[in-house]
Amino acid sequence: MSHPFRADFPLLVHTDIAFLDSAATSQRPECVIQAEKEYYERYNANPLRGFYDLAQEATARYEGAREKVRAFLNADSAEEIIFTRNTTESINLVAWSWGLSNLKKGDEILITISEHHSNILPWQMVAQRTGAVLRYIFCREDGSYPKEEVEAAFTGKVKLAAAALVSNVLGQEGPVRQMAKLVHLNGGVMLADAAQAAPHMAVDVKALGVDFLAFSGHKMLAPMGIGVLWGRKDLLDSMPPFLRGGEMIDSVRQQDATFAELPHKFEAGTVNGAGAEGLAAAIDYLSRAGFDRIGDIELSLTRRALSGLQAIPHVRVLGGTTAEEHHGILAFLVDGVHPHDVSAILNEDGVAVRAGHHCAQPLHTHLGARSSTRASLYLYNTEEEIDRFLESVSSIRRKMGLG
Ligand code: 7TS
Repeated sequence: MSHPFRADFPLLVHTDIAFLDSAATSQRPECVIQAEKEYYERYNANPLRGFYDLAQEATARYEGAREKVRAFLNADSAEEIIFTRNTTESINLVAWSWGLSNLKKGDEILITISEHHSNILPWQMVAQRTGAVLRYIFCREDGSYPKEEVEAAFTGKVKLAAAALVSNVLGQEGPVRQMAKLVHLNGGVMLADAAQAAPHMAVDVKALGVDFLAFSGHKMLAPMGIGVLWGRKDLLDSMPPFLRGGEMIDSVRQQDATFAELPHKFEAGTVNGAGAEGLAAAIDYLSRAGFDRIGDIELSLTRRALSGLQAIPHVRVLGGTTAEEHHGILAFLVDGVHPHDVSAILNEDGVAVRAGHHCAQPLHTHLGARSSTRASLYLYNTEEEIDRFLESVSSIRRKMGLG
């Protein structure tokens, strides 16, 4: 049977690499590459600045992309959609702006041990500068967060809670909805890191009950350099700007300034118009593909890969034992072989995976592993690629002289 999506991805058509590193960055379909190119060929001017027709067109397209993101997230208003470079910048915006102006000594920041460094380091900074305490909820060996343990970790002092919807190492879902409810009891706020969720499932900010949500375009078929922060309007309105400069002002005097309304208050400097155009095209592509269909393909490939890995002696998959718990992400260890050697051997066999701590060092330490090798799937992968991956993994110990 022909693959429903693969032919849309030029890089995959032109190489025979088995690309199993989509959690790091996805490949792009032709329509996204074209959208970015077309922006420069037909609409390019500095958005939000000129009054001539071309600049108006660039502005309209940029704001059209914002509206598309609003609908994608089921947000109330396009003013709540802030374009950033990526998830990292979105979380930093909340930390520097909301965190530094709302947290103080005696408050607590609560995150999970599964977080990517992008959702740890900004909170370390806030804790260091405000005197708030950064605390963690620890997962079980399988990566899960039992409800009672999440509840037990909440004290009345938690004012900011943050967690990934999907872990970039274990693929497990984080306890985002529950944390949001608990932090709201304290009058605090909840940030969801949707970097590994937005590419694979419908993300509805209202259903999640969170206050801020961050994701990156480049993991969901869009260009690099465009990301999103969604925030509740009342919170964003109350927050000071993060970066200051052009296009985020109302008026400027020699010694002070007043700032533009949302969302422009948080978009200082020339924006990424072409990136926004590409992100809009990626959202259209994902909508046409449908998250149900994407989920079915990913689950079936994950089942094949997980059961294959579980059958190879001396291989240990980190996290849950069922494919449903992994969301297409499989981090594993091969006894006696360093993950860098694992990935080098896979590379020789034409398989691209990531080796290291995947920017989640505290999680690896918690699980008793220094690092791991990670295969991560997306809608364009094939059974043949999974089989090539499994065959290569099963040859590793022999190739390393370990029998
Ligand atoms: N949060 C999560 C859960 C992530 O997986 C990543 C990137 C980020 C935040 C940061 O995203 P960025 O676009 O700002 O870099 N994760 C990975 C990864 O797993 N391998 O490379 C990047």
